[in-house]
Amino acid sequence: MADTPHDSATQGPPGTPRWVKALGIGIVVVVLLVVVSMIIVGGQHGPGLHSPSGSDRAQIPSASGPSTARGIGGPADADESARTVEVTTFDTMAFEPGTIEVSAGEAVTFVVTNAGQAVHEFTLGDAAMQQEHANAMEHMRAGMTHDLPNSITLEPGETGQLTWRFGVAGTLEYACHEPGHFDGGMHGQITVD
Ligand SMILES: [Cu+2]
Repeated sequence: MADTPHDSATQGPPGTPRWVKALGIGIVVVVLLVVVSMIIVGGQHGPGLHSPSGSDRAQIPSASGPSTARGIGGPADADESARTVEVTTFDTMAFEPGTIEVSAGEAVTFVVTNAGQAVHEFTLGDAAMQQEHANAMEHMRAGMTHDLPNSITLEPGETGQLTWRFGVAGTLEYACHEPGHFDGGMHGQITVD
């Protein structure tokens, strides 16, 4: 009879039940996870998060310089030139004359007459400048005038002039960049000796 409470007492202390041990291990694991995660979150504010984004922006391609810095000369006043060359533009996509010879350092006044029924232009420069001008013309409406130091645009029957002092020896071009005209053959050659 007296055994019963005694038995129950001896059944209690035989050691910590398994679920208590499991709970304890679980708590330890959870605490460790929390601590580790706090360390990780805290570490993200350190240097590891700073990406080198600043250096990515240093690679902007630099624009090319002015075309006139290539030794081809530049615009000059008409009274600086001792020589005049008359040029005529035709609707056959031709300049007359088709070739012109000048001397290095010489200032020449080109008097250009448009003998056609269409708008034509006289643009002087090296091959790269002609390409630049062609690109610029693609962004303009046909027939739109544009006054550049190396270019004149002429209405039908109009005469205009352009004075240029040539630079070093080489080969330059004069061309018309009205739509389709250059590709139609409307360009001539200037030999600078
Ligand atoms: Cu033309």
